[in-house]
Amino acid sequence: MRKLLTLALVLLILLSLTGTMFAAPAPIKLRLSEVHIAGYPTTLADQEFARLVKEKTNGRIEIEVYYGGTLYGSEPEAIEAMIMGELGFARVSVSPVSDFVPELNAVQMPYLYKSSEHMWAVLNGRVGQDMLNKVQASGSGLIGLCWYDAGSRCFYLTKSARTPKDLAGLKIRVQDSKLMVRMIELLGATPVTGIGPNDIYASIMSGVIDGAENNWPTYHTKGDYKAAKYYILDHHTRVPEILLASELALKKAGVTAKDLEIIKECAKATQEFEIAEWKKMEKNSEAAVRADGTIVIELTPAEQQLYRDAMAPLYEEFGKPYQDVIDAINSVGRLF
Ligand code: BDP
Repeated sequence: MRKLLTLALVLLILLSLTGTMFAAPAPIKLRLSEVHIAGYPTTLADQEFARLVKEKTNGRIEIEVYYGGTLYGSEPEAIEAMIMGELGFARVSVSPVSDFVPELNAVQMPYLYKSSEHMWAVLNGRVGQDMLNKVQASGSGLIGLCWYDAGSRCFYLTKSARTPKDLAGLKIRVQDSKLMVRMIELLGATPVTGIGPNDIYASIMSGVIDGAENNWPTYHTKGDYKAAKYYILDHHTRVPEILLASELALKKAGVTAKDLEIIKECAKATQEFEIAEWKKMEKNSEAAVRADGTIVIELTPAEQQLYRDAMAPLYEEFGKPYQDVIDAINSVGRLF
């Protein structure tokens, strides 16, 4: 009897030992920060990215998407957290990244692209791939995974305006980017930074700013259209979105070079998905804010030209070191 019991015990111990030896290791868990709400094109793309990564790594890598700015309401803070290795991924606008990787200024200059098609021919071509490689080679600790669409940005204000003259002295919130700050100065307005996209509405309501600039979906989903009713169709920039990874956070979590290749492929595979979602949302948001009584100000070509002229020095001040890239973008533009 005793012998039997000892045998059973030994068997049990052996079984539990082999169990732990062969059990699948716990998955690598990494977080992704997103400022937009559920259902926004980039949020949907982040979630699709996470789903694909889990599938393609057979569940070894799990990415948890925190949307709505719940993890980082400020994109510069999310970028810094990635540099420190505290955050795995973030989907951000190119603008705040450009102060860490100045080469990115070349793809966010005002009036650079003729259309969304032109921008995508650039981003999906050699320039786009070179830029992603440059992010990784910049020594910033950031890895550029893919691009997403964010349409074009226009000014929105609490008062009516048509030309740069009308903007004189107004306090306008811009993203945390030296180029964007200078763009506002060149218009004769006062740039205000340090305000995350979720705090613009309150800043307009309290009079800290007179307006901001963004695309239809952000203007709509953040509720800013309720605070600043004038939307001026000057379309000054097309700033791409970028999905970033942190070199350090991935390394600390045990992501291998081979895994990183899978992660990059998964990210790329979500671009078309985001673009399709973007097209739908851009239309829906425009319709929704127009229906709500937003005053949409259409500009004549001559009025648009005044914005182009005012912003032209940015090419001299910020574009010069990347003239080859800007030339390449312009030559792609000849096809459009
Ligand atoms: C939106 C971008 C978002 C930026 C926001 C902003 O999608 O990433 O944070 O603009 O202006 O269009 O801060």
